[in-house]
Amino acid sequence: MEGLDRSGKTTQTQKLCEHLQRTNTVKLIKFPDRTTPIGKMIDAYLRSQSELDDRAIHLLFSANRWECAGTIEAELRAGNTVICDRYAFSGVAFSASKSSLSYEWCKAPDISLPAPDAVVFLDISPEVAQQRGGYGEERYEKEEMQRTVRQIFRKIETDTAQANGHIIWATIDASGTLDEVQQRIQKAVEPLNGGITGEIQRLWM
Ligand code: Z5A
Ligand code: MG
Repeated sequence: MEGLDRSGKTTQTQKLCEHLQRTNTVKLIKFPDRTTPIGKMIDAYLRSQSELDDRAIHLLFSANRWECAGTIEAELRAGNTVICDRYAFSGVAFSASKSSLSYEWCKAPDISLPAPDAVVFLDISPEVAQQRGGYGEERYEKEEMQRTVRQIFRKIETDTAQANGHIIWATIDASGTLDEVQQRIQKAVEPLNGGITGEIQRLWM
């Protein structure tokens, strides 16, 4: 589950998890995972309690995914469903919106992570996002940055379709009611209901 700030990712990830749990064993993972030692460094940075070089924080976000990659693979091999609240696409979109980092450089550390079968991208205008609770408390929650991030997500969508043809990318209008958005998401992931077989695909390989 990807998307802009306050687009409802955490809310909708929880709802999708409950929906799929009726028929699947589901593992829900949130990135950044702020509970690990790396996650605690990320958390301090996001709350502006510490300063880090742009490259250093980018690599920490990526390392935070790599420390979970083994768990993700084990879950998939056990036949379970894994839902991630943000993943490598957020990593690229937010870091590459900084003028100091190039798009290609930002992708590199996440290359060969387990690839998702579907990306649900919750799209929302920065104006609507701002009206939702809690906006503006953390480092990246600024309108100008969110606009750039939205543009980069569009580029990632195109590039991902070319590089990983198997990934379903569903852009969902996240400005409706909770129930409307939930219905759209369930419809988008329906093609995966029969399950996935074969090797675990690798991201951007
Ligand atoms: N980041 C990065 O730079 N690099 C990386 O690799 C990764 C992340 C993984 C923190 O992420 C920051 O890290 C983030 C990207 C960066 N920075 N920004 N901006 P986070 O995931 O921990 O952030 P968060 O605190 O969970 O916020 P969020 O994810 O942006 O919010 P959300 O999960 O999308 O929304 P929500 O919590 O479900 O909902 C927000 C509010 O809106 C809440 O009050 C809901 O009740 C309300 N809401 C939700 N849906 C609706 C609808 N449909 N209508 C009305 N109100 C709604
Ligand atoms: Mg969230």
